[in-house]
Parts: sequence; C-alpha cells; structure tokens
Amino acid sequence: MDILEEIAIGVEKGDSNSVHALTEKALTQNISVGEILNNGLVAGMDVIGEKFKNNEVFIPEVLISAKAMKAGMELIKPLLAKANVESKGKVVIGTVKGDLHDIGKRIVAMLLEGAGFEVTDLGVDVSKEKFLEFVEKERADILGMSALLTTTMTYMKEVIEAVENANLKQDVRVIIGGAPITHSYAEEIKADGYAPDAASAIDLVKDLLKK
Ligand code: B1M
Repeated sequence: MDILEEIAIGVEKGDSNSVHALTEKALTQNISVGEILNNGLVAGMDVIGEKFKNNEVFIPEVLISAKAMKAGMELIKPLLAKANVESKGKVVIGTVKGDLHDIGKRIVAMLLEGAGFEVTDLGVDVSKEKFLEFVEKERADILGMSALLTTTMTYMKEVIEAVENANLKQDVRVIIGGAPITHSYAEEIKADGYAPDAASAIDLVKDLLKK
C-alpha cells in the first residue's frame, strides 16, 4: 500500500496521530501537496461522505474523520498557496443571526473542506453584514446559511436581499439548510439551492459550480 492510501485509510478510521505522522512523512518524500490533499486526505473523507450518505456511518464517525483530516490539513495548508493547487471553489458558511445551533453546519463545512473546497466558517449568530463582508473579502463562490429555529430561518431572506442589494447575486450562489428548511422555502426566498443533509450539500455545491 502506498503512503497516500495509508493517509486515506487513516482519515477513514479517524486516526489523527497516524494521519499527522504519515502526512509529515509524505512531505519528506517530496510527494506534492496536491497529491497528498487529493489522493490522501480528500480521498479518505470522500469515502466517509459516501458512507454517511448511505447511513453506513453516523455523525460521530464523520466528526472523528474530519478531525483526522484536519491533522493532515494543518501541515499542508501553509504549502498549498505556494504550490498553486487549484481550489474547487470558495465557500463562506455560517448559522444565521439569533441561532446558536452549529453541529449540522459544522458537518457540512467539514465535508465541503474534505471534498476540496476552501471553507470559511463564520460560526453561529452571523449577521447579514458579516456574511456580506466575508463574501466580498473571500470572493466566495458559495454562501451557505444554516438555521435550526423557525424564528431564525426568516433571517435567511434578509441576507439574500442584502446580497441582491449589494449587487453580488451574480457572483455568489446562495444555499441554505437546517432542520426546518424545505425546498419550497428555498424557492420562496430565492436561494439558489437547498440541501436536506450534509452529503447532499456537497453534491449541490459541486452541481452549482459546474462550469
Ligand atoms: Co435546540 N432546538 N434550542 N439546542 N436543538 C432544536 C432545533 C428543536 C427542534 C428542539 C425541539 O424543541 N424539539 C427546537 C426548535 C423548535 C423550532 O424552532 N421549531 C430547539 C429550541 C427551541 C432551542 C432553544 C430555543 C431552547 C431554549 O433555550 N428554550 C435554544 C435556542 C438557542 C439559540 O439558538 N438561540 C436551543 C439551544 C440548543 C443547544 C444550545 C442546547 C443545542 C445546540 C448546540 C450546538 O449546536 N452547539 C441544541 C440542540 C443540540 C438541539 C437539537 C436537540 C439537535 C440539533 C442538532 O444538532 N441536530 C434540536 C432537536 C433536533 O433536531 N432533534 C434542537 C443534529 C444535526 C447534525 O442536524 O442541525 O439538522 P441538523 O443538520 C443537518 C441538516 O439539517 C443539514 O445537514 C446536517 C447534517 O446532515 N444542514 C444543512 C444543516 N445546516 C445546513 C446547511 C446547508 C445544508 C444542509 O447548507 C448551507
């Protein structure tokens, strides 16, 4: 088995120590950061994403694998920019103002990162001003919003209106999710997409960014 396969299996198993050590070893063997990222870390996370979609693994396993992936990511992140590894796209994501639920949003963010997207996670209780600031600053391709409360989901509409008023609607696709969100609500507030779970969110983002 080559070292990249070993990294992928380490991510799948959620073994942070081995992923960290193997990534370090791969770098000393002059394996490119792009290969480590795509054929090691992301490959392992892809397997977990697929298993999560098929209900073969559950939230705790996803979180443990994401942690293992991060153990490798922290070593290669500083080298990625220099290596000119092409990002699959930039995503700014957060839970909307007034809402402190972040477990589902974190899973979405981690799977997106695992799939090779550059993710800026703004956390919880995010105002429209902050969403806009980071969409502009990061030149985001995707703005993702999460809400778990029926009282906070309405804020998504305000954010989309703010995006329109700032003339950014052409530049960024807005996707939404969270337990109370439905496809028809997404249509009603003119979001570009809705995903019922984290695995579908990855497919949705890939689909929206198809050139
Ligand atoms: Co709260 N809470 N909570 N809570 N909480 C709910 C949501 C609730 C349904 C419980 C209930 O009454 N049965 C209810 C909402 C009722 C409603 O509005 N209809 C509720 C309430 C009322 C409250 C408080 C108001 C309680 C109070 O204080 N009186 C309060 C509000 C605080 C606030 O936000 N201002 C509150 C607080 C909390 C805790 C802080 C204690 C904690 C959150 C901890 C945290 O997130 N760090 C909490 C929790 C844990 C829950 C439940 C039990 C679980 C939520 C969760 O994490 N689910 C929840 C009841 C439930 O859902 N069974 C509940 C697991 C997670 C993986 O699923 O977030 O749905 P979910 O994410 C999924 C998909 O929705 C999707 O992908 C994820 C993974 O597949 N998805 C996206 C999510 N975001 C996405 C974004 C996308 C795409 C897909 O694109 C961008």
